[in-house]
Amino acid sequence: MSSSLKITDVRTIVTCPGRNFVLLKIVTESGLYGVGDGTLNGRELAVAETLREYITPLLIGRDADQIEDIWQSLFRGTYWRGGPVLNTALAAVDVALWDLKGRRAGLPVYSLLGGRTRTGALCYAHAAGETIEETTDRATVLMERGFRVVRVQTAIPGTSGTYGTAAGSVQPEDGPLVEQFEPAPYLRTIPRLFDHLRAQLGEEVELCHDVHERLTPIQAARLAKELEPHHLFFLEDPLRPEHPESFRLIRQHSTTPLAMGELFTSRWDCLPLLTEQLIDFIRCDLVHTGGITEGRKIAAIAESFQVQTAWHGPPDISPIGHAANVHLDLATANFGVQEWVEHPPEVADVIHGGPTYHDGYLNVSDAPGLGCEIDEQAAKKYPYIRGWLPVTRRADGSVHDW
Ligand code: KDG
Ligand code: MG
Repeated sequence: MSSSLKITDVRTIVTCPGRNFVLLKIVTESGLYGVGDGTLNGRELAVAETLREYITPLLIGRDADQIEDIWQSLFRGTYWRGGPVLNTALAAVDVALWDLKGRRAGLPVYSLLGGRTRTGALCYAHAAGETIEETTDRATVLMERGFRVVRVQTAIPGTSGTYGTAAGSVQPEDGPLVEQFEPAPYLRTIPRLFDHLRAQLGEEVELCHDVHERLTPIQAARLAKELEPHHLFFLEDPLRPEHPESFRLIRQHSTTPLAMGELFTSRWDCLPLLTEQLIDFIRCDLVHTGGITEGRKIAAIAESFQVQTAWHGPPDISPIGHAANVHLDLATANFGVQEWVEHPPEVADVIHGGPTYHDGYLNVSDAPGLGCEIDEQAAKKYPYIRGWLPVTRRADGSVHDW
């Protein structure tokens, strides 16, 4: 191993510039370094402790060039493997090592992954409202900004804190917000939302909707069937992740394109949906699925089954995670679309760089690596604040999927 590649320092940085982020910096003997993202919304410190206590000692002294071997040794070699906490920690290491390799080579990561297959990554943003009209107005604003694809969510009358609407994204410090969900009003409202959107916005704009795993298979089949005339770009996460075979039922009833994956943490979670062509878009979160190394393998399997990628891109991963998404998007033949959310302005104090938006597409610079830097001094100005994801209950008080 060249001494320049011997890992001598691994720093886990927990910071809250408007949102909590867990960031990683891997440094080699020569001072060459790479940065990664290990943010797991609401479980940030579990990942930070895993990185500090269990992963850092295994990295010190290793050859930073050996991304695949380090990945295998942290996943299989440590016996306990998988799940969101361990695979988010693994992703932080993996993304930092790809960044480091790019800096060493003087090449952007997309170039190391095979080079550009496209000039930019088609992206979508979120339009959400308390009413169908408000959602439509917000979608119009996004279209005026150049977005060709828009995700639409609306509050459901008679329930509270619907997923994806403005109030639903609050993360209080003192305990989870309790939201309420009932399938009947939801299943009545969403087709009305799309009737209105198509009447107001026309046929050309591509529309997505996120069910957030809240329906049973037959309910999801009904929704997908009723939305068919509106030609969605995709219907996202209709079902819980535990029983992928349930997607067969939706497929039997509808040609509405389906997307799934943000709760998956490995390629094996994705396999049944890909090999049976039960979905059209695989949308794992690279930051929760072992990073770029695992993401490119998932993309390669998906390519064989004509499934496209749509990596999860929420505000709760940092610009470093978003940069990893876009580098992989640019190099992936079967890329479909990239979810994109703008961060609060303080984030740019701590993380410089990241993807840029122009006229419906995302791009990254040609800077070596991912094109991101962490300002560790600035990160200290924003200490961690515990935040909770909401909890959802039915009208009778029983727990439901958020
Ligand atoms: O932490 C959970 C969020 O990342 C998730 O709720 C966002 O569903 C989401 C999406 O599609 O961005
Ligand atoms: Mg989602």
